[in-house]
Amino acid sequence: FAMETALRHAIEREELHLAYQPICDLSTGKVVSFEALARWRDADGRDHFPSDFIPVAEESGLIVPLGRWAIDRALSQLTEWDRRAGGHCGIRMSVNVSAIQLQRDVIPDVIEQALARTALTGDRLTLELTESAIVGDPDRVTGIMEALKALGTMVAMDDFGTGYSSLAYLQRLPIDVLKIDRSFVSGMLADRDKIAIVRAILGLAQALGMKTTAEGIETVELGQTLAALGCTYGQGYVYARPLDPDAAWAMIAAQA
Ligand code: G
Ligand code: G
Ligand code: NA
Ligand code: MN
Repeated sequence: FAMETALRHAIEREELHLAYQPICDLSTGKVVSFEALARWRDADGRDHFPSDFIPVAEESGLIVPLGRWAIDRALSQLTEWDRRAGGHCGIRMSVNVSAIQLQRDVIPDVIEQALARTALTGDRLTLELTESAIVGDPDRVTGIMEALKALGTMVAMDDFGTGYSSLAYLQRLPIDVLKIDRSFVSGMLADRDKIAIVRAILGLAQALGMKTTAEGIETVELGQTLAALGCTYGQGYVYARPLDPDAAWAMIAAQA
């Protein structure tokens, strides 16, 4: 329970912060969104990564306050960038929502309230859900996604290809973007099987009218290949690592 107690305090004392990684339009190279990624520097100055503390947050139920905090913080940051830009800063914000958070919280209400607090419109926000979020209770998730759609908020299916969702869900749910998991993308130039999988996902998304984001792009050549294959967006270290707010703002300002 040591980590759970520490994490509870971290949320109360605001020891958490967000890092922002750009998502670029592969045809123009412009940043279209930032993905907000939770970080935790504890009282001893040690950094913890979400792969360690998100599972603890999920098991303990702390994912609900943590997730609400992430949505609020990310949207506040976006309003700060709008303020600096003297209006619409031209980008959106992507926030991760875990399956358990989606089950336990009333996400459309949480989003609506967060938007009201920041006076942002729902189309500035994308929620990244994993396949595990939809396999549990597809009827409930359909309702949630339709409520989000009514707010103008986009839904991206994160880590696509690694989970257990069926093609029937993809057809039925109002998903806007498929995020192709890094495990298929990185190294695909030297692996015919990976290229075949990526091509199949791109074809599927296109047929269903969805956009695509390739994760884990680490070389210029890989980004160019994915653009040529028709992938919409790209994310990865070749564009930028997760950044602090000032470094992210510098990218926004540079393309204005
Ligand atoms: O930033 P990093 O690569 O360590 O992120 C690891 C994983 O943690 C990613 O899959 C990301 O989706 C997830 N993650 C990061 N921040 C959050 C968050 O605020 N909420 C949830 N539910 N998951 C997050
Ligand atoms: O599961 P999710 O896709 O949300 O995970 C995002 C995580 O992937 C972040 O922790 C981020 O640090 C990591 N990441 C982002 N871009 C790259 C990349 O180009 N290469 C690698 N190895 N990791 C990346
Ligand atoms: Na994500
Ligand atoms: Mn992902």
